[in-house]
Amino acid sequence: SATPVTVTVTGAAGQIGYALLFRIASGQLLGSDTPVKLNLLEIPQAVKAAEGTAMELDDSAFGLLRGIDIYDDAKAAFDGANVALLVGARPRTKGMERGDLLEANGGIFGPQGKAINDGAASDIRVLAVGNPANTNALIAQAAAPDVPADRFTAMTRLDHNRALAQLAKKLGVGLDEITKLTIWGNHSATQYPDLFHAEVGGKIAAEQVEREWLENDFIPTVAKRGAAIIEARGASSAASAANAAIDHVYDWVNGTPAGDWTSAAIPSDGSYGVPEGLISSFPVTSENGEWKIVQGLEIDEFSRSKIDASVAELGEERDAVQKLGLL
Ligand code: NAX
Repeated sequence: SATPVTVTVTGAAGQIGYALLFRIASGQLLGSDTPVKLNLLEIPQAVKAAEGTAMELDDSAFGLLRGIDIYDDAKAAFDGANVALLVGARPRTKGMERGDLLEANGGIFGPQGKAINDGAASDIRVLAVGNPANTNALIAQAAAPDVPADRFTAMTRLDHNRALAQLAKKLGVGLDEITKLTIWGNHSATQYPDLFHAEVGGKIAAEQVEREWLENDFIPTVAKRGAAIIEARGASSAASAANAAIDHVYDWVNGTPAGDWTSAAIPSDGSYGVPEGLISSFPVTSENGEWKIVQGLEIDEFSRSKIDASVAELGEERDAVQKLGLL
């Protein structure tokens, strides 16, 4: 019936890709009424593995899946794309400096941004998952001057979900009792999970936990959860990362519930002292297919210093990629 929505997934043969594609095809990304067409982008060496995943997608007989194409060329992969999930990235390897890492990712996200600029559908929505996610989103955005800047976002929803889970466990409450939690800043160890505006059963979360737990347990546990997963599982977060990507895009397209907000890294308009243009995580609502930063929250001294530290790191990453000529 409806025309399918084209979803391009990069790094499709990786572990997040494997956890993500089946959920997209089953209708969880966009809703159970929306047929999807999948474009998978991989590097040439991984195309065969992506073909294997496509075989399994076929074998799942998803009613909403209207086709799968596999590419090793960004131009072709983003042609007509409505949603782009930028998952494939260059990981930091031993001895690699930050500059090397940013440069290697510039070589991936720059050309992908250009391909999005030149060929994606006019309603294109981009989510960068591959790390460093915020700055990779910025690089892709800079290469796509014809696409509205606010279509480029980065994922902090996994951090948000991790924070929800930690808080629910601490207070012995259901997740549905927690609202208005925020991750601020960079998707990195400097991120700031904020309980001073979060509510549990309608009361401020920070007032229901010990300050000691909030500062020395909750914040570091959320910020270092990725490393803890690697330590336990022997591999980095995959299914939970895929789940967060699904949550981010679903809410972007379908809206957030009234009386609540979520976290997403979106281009700053200068709100809360975050320099304009940085792709930083904020408390956000989604309405009519657009993210909006929740306004008017009072930020105390403790939160201010945490937000500033993470935003400063984002500024350093931006300066570094600017120096490399990637912006
Ligand atoms: P994998 O190494 O399993 O998969 C990455 C895939 O990307 C590989 O198949 C590789 O061939 C492909 N790839 C590399 N360069 C590419 C290019 N130029 N075009 C298309 N594909 C390309 O990693 P995985 O565990 O799936 O993680 C993917 C990315 O997500 C990593 O950068 C990782 O750091 C990041 N993460 C981000 C998270 C977040 O919350 N924002 C959390 C989870 C995850 O750590």
